[in-house]
Amino acid sequence: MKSVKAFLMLAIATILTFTVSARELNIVPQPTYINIEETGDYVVTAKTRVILDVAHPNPAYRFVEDLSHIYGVMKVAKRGKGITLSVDNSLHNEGYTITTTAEGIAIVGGSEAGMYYGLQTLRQIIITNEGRVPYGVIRDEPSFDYRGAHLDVSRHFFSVADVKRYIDILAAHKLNRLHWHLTDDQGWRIEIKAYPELIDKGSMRKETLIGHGLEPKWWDGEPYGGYYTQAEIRDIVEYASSRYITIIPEIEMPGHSQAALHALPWLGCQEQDVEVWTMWGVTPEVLCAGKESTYTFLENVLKEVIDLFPSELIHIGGDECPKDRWKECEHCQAMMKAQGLENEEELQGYLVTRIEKFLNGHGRRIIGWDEILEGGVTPTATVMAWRGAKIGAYAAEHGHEVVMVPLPICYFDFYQTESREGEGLHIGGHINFEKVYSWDPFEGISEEARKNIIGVQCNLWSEYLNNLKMVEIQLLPRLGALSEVQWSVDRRNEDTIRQKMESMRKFYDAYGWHYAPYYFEGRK
Ligand code: TNX
Repeated sequence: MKSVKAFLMLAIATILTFTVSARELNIVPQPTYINIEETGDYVVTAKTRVILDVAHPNPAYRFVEDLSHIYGVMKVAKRGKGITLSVDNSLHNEGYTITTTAEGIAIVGGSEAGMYYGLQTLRQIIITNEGRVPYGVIRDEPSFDYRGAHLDVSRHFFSVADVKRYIDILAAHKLNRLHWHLTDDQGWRIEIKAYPELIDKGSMRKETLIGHGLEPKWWDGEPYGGYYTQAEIRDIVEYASSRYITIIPEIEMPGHSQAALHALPWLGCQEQDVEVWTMWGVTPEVLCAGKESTYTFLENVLKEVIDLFPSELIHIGGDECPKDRWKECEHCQAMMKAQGLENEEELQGYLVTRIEKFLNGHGRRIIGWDEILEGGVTPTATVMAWRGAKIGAYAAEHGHEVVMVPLPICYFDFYQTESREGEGLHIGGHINFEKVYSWDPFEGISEEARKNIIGVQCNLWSEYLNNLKMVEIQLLPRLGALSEVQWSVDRRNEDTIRQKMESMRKFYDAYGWHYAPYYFEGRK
């Protein structure tokens, strides 16, 4: 008798597990809490109304727009039944709840952004589950405040439409920062009214290196360039902000500045004529850190930058600055003497801290590549740790806010498979979905310093990516893995992620976003 009962219980449990798992929701990144009922769906169709919270209309309009070409045009209404929206400030600022019953779907956000993220989750369910939203409750909030992706538009240029499409992809993964790498040796891409030469001369290179540049080197012989006007920049900033994404502009200094040096030779130590660089790597041509005119230039540029970008953080680069020119420069040597600086590393520190003070005086804070730690920058500077998690740990232990972007995990310009077969030409390395997914961004960081890790970001350097399709293939599906680190670090689950990504793939297909096939083919 006992065993019959046990058998029955097991059978019932199996059926129940089966029904529940058949109704599992596949959402990337993973929400904090999901409790769905065993039966019953609210079906969203083109006739479903989205009921406005009149004080916060933007998320509703974005949602309708994002579904319109897939689902038909839903209507936004001021009252009635359907998908209702509201704000409850007691929730986490970016958090939300979704409650679904036979009456409709109620989304409550901790703010307008939270409401927007609730609608992102709902959009995934609608698209991947044929509009059927199971009765039940979802509660959600992010793990990290800073959830970023970077885009290098200097090595190759991406149009306004491309950047907007990139932003759409980030928003669907609940990212909230775009780190826009606007200047480098190979092209200056942002219009600065005080120095028209920057785009007149600095946005064009005469040709581009072919391949990895092993000897003998070959160039394509094609002039290449592009830039954004200030009006275009404002448009993109506004586009991002209405998707709750802050754009952090990066103006590289004092290295990675050869395009500016071509436009304005007096920025260099010897005022030598240099070309907008046609190769990749690290050039010895850098801004002179000894002349006052360099500081005036940087401040004038940054004045326009802060006028265009509301972001509190402004990225000032700071990476990979060879000191050869400074060692031979009378201005740099005189500046070192006058400031009591021991060596050229300290001169770089002087430049960075001087710019930091300038930006602080304008109500902004700097973020820079981790080399900024070498010159004694103050703890108010945020550090972007790229040369390894150890440097990130060091910065966090020393009171800096840190964004983790370690090279072996976050460089999405790297190859995605071991064999590299069919991948085309990339810079090198090997980062697959699994490496990103299983990464612990807190490894080696004391309990106390963990609070300083404000977020995580992937970097998309574009030396080998000359169109957006290639960028998308480098970004997806690895961004799926990264978004789980950013939004749901403690909720990751190796057992369910593959099934969730299969569902996410349907979502990518619905939007025509390109993605790499390797993860789905089981290639590592
Ligand atoms: C290093 S990461 C760079 C970039 C290159 C990239 C290629 C960093 C701060 N600097 O200039 O594009 O490697 O992966």
